[in-house]
Amino acid sequence: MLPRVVVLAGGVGGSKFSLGVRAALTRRADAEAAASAITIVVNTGDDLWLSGVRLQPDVDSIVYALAGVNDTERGWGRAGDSERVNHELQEWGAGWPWFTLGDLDLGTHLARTGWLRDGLTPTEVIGRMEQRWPLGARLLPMTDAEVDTVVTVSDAGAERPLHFQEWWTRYRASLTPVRFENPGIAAAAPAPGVLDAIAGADVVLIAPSNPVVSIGPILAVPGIRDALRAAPGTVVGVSPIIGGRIVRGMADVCLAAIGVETSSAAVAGHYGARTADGLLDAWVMAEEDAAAAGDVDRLGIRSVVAPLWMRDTGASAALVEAALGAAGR
Ligand code: FO1
Repeated sequence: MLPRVVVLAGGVGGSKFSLGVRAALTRRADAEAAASAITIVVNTGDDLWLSGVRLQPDVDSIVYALAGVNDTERGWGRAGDSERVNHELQEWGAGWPWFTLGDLDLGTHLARTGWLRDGLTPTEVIGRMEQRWPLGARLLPMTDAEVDTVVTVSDAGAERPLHFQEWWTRYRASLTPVRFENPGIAAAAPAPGVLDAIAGADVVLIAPSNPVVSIGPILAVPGIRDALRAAPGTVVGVSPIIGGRIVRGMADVCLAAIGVETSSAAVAGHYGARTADGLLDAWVMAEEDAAAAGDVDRLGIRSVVAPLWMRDTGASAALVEAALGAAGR
């Protein structure tokens, strides 16, 4: 019997992990059964309006990865894309000079923006995308509301707010973040199907995405944290830290901003044990961090040591099997 799996995921790490979930379950059953057993709830805090189109970077990272059309070098955008329109936008002084919109990628943003203007919700837009590229999993945004992440940075002593994407792509997270917020998220609702998926899950997997700017916004959508704490299934987190270091991106800068040490055990403590007002029943950590397994157990979170490097889909699937094993599935 296939376990019903819900994944909470961000962009790049979330994409590799989602490929692993699909691969692991299609080893156990046919693709159709696996597809109906997997729900991926994706972060939309990275989203932005640019040059008149709506971008949903983490949604697109997972869609492109599951469709097999993603640029695996850059970790975002379409494989083999070109930048003819982007060059024109730069010549017009439109958009952000530091932010590249590929031609094929723009096709996605134009289609999405048109559908949104026709009245479709972001959830329905993903449904339309799946008509072209069946993803082998159900993909849901965390919410249909616009709740872009705003990073307040301290720059030469003054605090100023930046859209997450400017902080990350223009400044490469070099400006010290003071706090991360998602304006409007208190009034947002989980996208249709999110709470039911969590309530019906045998296992909830928290992907090894950035705990602050990728998983954080998902947990900040009213109702999601409570649904996870009440979930009848097992909640298993996967460490985004290997050997005391982040795998990529700027999670260490983000963790420092919220006072969490960049270590596997500290991130487990940040998510917390379900038996102590937190979320986790188990925590999958790298062999390189196995010395801290006792610390995790003492938090009330069952530690599981497994290889965490997602070098290819086979490695990602093995990691997912370890996480499912932690849930007895
Ligand atoms: N990341 C960059 O570092 N530079 C870019 O120019 C850039 C453009 C871009 C366009 C569409 C898209 O969906 C993602 C894009 N990203 C870019 C990645 C984006 O910043 C992601 O949100 C982060 O990688 C975090 O997931």
